Amino acid sequence: MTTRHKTQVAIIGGGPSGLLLSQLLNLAGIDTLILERSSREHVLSRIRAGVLESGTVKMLRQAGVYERMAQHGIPHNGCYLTDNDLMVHINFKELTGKQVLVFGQTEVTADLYAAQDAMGTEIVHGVTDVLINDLDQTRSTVEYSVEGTRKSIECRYVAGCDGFHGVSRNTIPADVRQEYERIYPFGWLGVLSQTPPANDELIYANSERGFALASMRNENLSRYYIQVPMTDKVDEWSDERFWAALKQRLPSATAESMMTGPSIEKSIAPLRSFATEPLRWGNLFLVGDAAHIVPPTGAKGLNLAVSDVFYLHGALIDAVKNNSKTGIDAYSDRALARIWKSMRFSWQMTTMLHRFDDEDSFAGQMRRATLSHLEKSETARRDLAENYVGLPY
Ligand code: RFL
Ligand code: PHB
Repeated sequence: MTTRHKTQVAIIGGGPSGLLLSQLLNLAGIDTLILERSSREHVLSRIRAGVLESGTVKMLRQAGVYERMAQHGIPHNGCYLTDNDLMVHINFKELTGKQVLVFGQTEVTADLYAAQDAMGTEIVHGVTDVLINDLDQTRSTVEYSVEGTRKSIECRYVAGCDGFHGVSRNTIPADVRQEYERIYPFGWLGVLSQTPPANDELIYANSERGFALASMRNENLSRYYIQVPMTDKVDEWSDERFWAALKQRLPSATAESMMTGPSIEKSIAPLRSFATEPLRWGNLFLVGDAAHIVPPTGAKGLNLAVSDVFYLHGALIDAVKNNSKTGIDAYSDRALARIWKSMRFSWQMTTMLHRFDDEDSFAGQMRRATLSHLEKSETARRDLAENYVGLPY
């Protein structure tokens, strides 16, 4: 493969944020190149998010990746929060007028790859040792190795879309960065199984044994999670043990009626809240998980990545095409204002629904009182619904 030596915007990371940003810039006539550490097969094998806010759906439609999402995505009007047999229904549609769409991140990413292929965008897979230089100059460079050869690309701007473990964030000098972090003392054990979903809407379950989530991908593919200690290993969790633990945490009627089957994927993910400020340093912009991580309890990670792309793509188009710096100057503050609200919501949902090992008896009462308040107060339900369906951009 011959790689060009110049592009307008170099994008580090070919996950959903890098691909979507690239696609929107290409549609506006801006040239991009994507550098991705893993193979495409690996990126597409990661089972992650499942819930898209309406703003995310709108952005994907704008990017031209709408067909399969419209055909296979499942609109959800609400979800349940439960505590043993108490089931509180949050009716998004009635409370906010909005819905969410259940459609897997894997599918979104596959569609974005197809759209980028159709655009003819160069995506270099298997890159290592990425170095971003000259961020304070009119033209910056990104150096990388691929198949044993060192290469360099000159660009106007760099988008750091390389996730939490990428190189972009650490390119910003430590004394410029302010980082905020909370690590939760548990993880989520996730299972994908070829069985019909346990319920027609998602169930977020609080119980004295810990949190559980019943989610789905389609009418014959379910996604379940249970809270586990971070010290647990996946191979300590047989399918039988997983199903038994899940059923103990879900409302009894759901547990009795649900179908179980062999798992087709099983993994443990840590839970953390993390944010770095600012999101811009010279010509470099941080986007998505490279800039912030939320615990998955509020389904916000992918949706936040998309709202970052919303703010950045317009700003970069203005900078590249009209030589106007107003948008890129405002990017960090505008994106962070929304990020912090989603950070708060994800933290609150996590605290409300999980059991902490070292907690006192007071904590359990607070969780139950929160759910009971949600049951009785439409105002409380509306607040939750407004955050869950996604705050406006
Ligand atoms: P990604 O998806 O991590 O992609 C970053 C890409 O960058 C590559 N990379 C590099 N490339 C080049 N050079 C380097 N040095 C590189 N280092 C890394 C990586 O290989 C990768 O391909 O970040 P992005 O694009 O910002 O997207 C973020 C989302 O993936 C993430 O926020 C969500 O998956 C979070 N999330 C959820 N979000 C939701 O909105 N709704 C959900 O329901 C939801 N559920 C979840 C989730 C995340 C989970 N896990 C496993 C963390 C459920 C789980 C279990
Ligand atoms: C999922 O289906 O993977 C999922 C759904 C909702 C969440 C987190 C994950 O809050």
